[in-house]
Parts: sequence; structure tokens; C-alpha cells
Amino acid sequence: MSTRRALLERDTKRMTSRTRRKRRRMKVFDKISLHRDLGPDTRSPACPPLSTTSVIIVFHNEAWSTLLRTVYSVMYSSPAILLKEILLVDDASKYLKTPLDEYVKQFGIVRVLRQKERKGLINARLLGAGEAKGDVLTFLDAHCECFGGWLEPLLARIAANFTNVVSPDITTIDLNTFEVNKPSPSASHHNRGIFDWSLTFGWDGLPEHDSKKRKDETYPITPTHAGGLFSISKKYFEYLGKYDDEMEIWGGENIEMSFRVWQCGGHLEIIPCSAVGHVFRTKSPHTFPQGVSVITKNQVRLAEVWMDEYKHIFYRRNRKKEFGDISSRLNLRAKLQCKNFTWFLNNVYPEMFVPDLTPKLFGAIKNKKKTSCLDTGGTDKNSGKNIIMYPCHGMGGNQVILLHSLEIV
Ligand code: LR7
Ligand code: MN
Repeated sequence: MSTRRALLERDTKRMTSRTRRKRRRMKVFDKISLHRDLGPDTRSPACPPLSTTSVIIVFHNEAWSTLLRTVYSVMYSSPAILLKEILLVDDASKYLKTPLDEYVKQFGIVRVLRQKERKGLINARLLGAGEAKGDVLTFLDAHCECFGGWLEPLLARIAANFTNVVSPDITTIDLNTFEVNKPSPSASHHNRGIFDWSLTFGWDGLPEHDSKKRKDETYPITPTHAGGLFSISKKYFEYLGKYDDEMEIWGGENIEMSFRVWQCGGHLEIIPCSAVGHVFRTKSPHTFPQGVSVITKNQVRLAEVWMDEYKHIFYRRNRKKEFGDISSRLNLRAKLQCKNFTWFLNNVYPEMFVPDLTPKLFGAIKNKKKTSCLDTGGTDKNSGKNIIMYPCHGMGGNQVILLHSLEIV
């Protein structure tokens, strides 16, 4: 054996015995599995664990890129441990079929569900909720983008109390440029959701008492939610009666859920630490197969179930429509022993202007020729609304004037 070879063998022997010794002396941290399980959560009850969520995105004929940007945004801004799945529910779109199914396969956690026929966003959400495996349902419109850290504050409020139904602060994604408006760092700019007596959703600044409270309390309550972007415990969603499945296409379900949550013991909140962008459209892009009167039908159903005698204020402004059978919703209200609408107005939205429930007279005030009517739809730079004369339309709305008293003051 050559000296060279002998030396090589000796070195190899030394090496292996050294490796063996090294392994025996291996540091404890190297011996532990790279993905060990820490077992059950044993933190203080003051730190409740966050539940997993299914993000449910319903869509009808949305743009491919906008829809997928919503999906990517959810995936990139949500911790994997909390994001159970993303369910895309197609409300009978004309396109977005096989190519979408094929595209989302790569993600594993995205599933496409389909309604056979166009029923609207309410039934599409019900389909998604029925299939969801997460403990919390998080609904988003199909044209949203989430800011970092949007999800945890929503889930934390539900972990603190499962009857909290929570929405993010919603910022605007410009319809024309798709520029995203950043959330305002100043707390005083936050809005809450309200409604008017035509049962239309709107935004309003926080009232004085709430703004003060917000200095140390960051969880303002809101009388209503916009309806498209919110999280709710799946069990609580089911307990509260999900949605009214007789509501069709679009509209009304946001106000209905808002009244129901409050009147049946829950809390509706907008969480300023959570921000999501949404493309606000100036006019509805949707077709309404049975006409836009389905919106009124949805509103009448909610007025009949939740608003008691206050529904007449709505009917003075909006003509009542055929609204179908509401017995199962009335049974739900009775079963859950929900509070009445007076309670809601007094406790949740005391700032709401409530017109006289029994006015002396009401109707249109016309000029002599009966062509022009007093109309409250005028806008004024300073006061917002203004009374004007406008061609009589006979539809109620802004031309309903109430006479409260016959006394002359
Ligand atoms: O027939 C339809 N089927 C659907 O699947 C009509 C709509 N959709 C889908 C649609 O593709 C979208 O993803 O449903 C979602 C909501 O429809 P939009 O985006 O046309 O509604 P919107 O943003 O104009 O209106 C708000 O009010 C609606 C009343 O029914 C819903 O509650 C929307 O979710 C809600 N959007 C928001 O809350 C986002 C914030 C905007 C505000 C205010
Ligand atoms: Mn929308």
C-alpha cells in the first residue's frame, strides 16, 4: 500500500469516528423535528385563540383580473394558519367557467362553487356558507384588495365575543384608475353605517359621544353595515337565521342583517384596525332578470319582519310590493326572542330622525297647475339637502310631505 493511500484511509477512519462523536454531541435543538406540534393552546383565557376562516367571494360576470386580484390579495395578506380556504361562488356568470377552474387549481385552497341559475348574491352567499369549513365566515365582494393585517383584528373581535359581527374599514379603489386609497391614520375620519327611511344604506361620521369614546376605545358600534365585507362566526350565522333566502339578486340583505343582528342580541362593529379596498361603482352593472322591483320586494320583506309599525314610514315613501311568505322569518324572530324596532332606534341609533308615525296629513304639495311638487331632493353645498320645486312624479319618495300638527305656532 502506498503511503499516500494509507494516509487517506487513516483520515477517512478519523473522519467517521469524528462524525460519530459529533452526532452523539449533537445540540438538542438539532434533534427536534422542524415542524413539531405545540399541542393544545394553554394561554390565559384573556388571549382567546383566533379561529380559522373561510373567505367567501360571490361574483356575477366580474372581470377576470379584478376577481383574481381579490383572490391573490386575500392569499398574500392572510396568515396561512387562519385562512382555511377561499370559496368563489359563481352566480351563473356568462364567462369565468373552465379557465377559472383550471387557474385556481394551482392554489389548493381555492374552490369554485356554482349556482345553476342566477339567483343573486344572497343565495350565492348561502351556498358558500353551507360549504364552508372554517369556523368564521368572511364575505368579500369580488373587487376587493386587502391591506396587510386586515384579517387578524376581525377574527380577534369574534374570538373576544362570538356575537360580534365585524366589518373592516372600507377604502375606495378608483373605478377608472384602480388607484387604491389608503386608510386614514386619523381616527376622527372613520364612518359608521346608517340607513334612511327608503331603507337605503349610507355612511355618516361618528356621533360626538362615540368619537370621544374612541380615544381609548377602538371598537365603535355601527347601526348598519354595508353588507359586502364582513366576518361572522359560522355557528352564530346559522343561529341567527343566515339570510332570508327569498331575497333575490341584490339589495336589502345588508339592512336586514343589521337589524337582525342588533335586535336579536348581537353587535355590529366596524374595526378601524382592519382595512380593505373596494371598487365603488357609480351605477349598477347588473341585469335584473325580473326587473329592479326585486330590490323593493327585498326591502318590504325586511320592513315586514323587523320594523313593526315603523314600516309605515317606509310605505309612505315607497309603494308596497307583493313580498311572498315571511312566516319562517317571523318564526325566527319569535324563536330568538328578538327585541322590537323601538329598542333598536333608542339604543343603537338614537340620532335617527323619526317622522311622526301618525301625521295629521301626508302627501304631495302641488302648485296650482298640479305639475310641480315640493321636493326634498335638492342639494345644497352647505346643508346637503334642500327643498325645491320639481315635476310631480307621483312616486312618493322625496315628494312626501307630512303635516304633524294643525296648530299654528
Ligand atoms: O346578481 C348578483 N349576483 C352576484 O353574485 C349581483 C351581484 N353579485 C355579486 C357581485 O359580483 C359582487 O361581488 O355580489 C357582490 C356585490 O355586488 P355589488 O358589488 O354590485 O354590490 P355593491 O358593492 O354595489 O353593494 C353593496 O350592497 C349590496 C346590497 O345587496 C351588497 O351587500 C354588496 O355586498 C355591498 N357592497 C359592500 O358592502 C362593499 C362596500 C360598498 C358600500 C357601501
Ligand atoms: Mn361591490
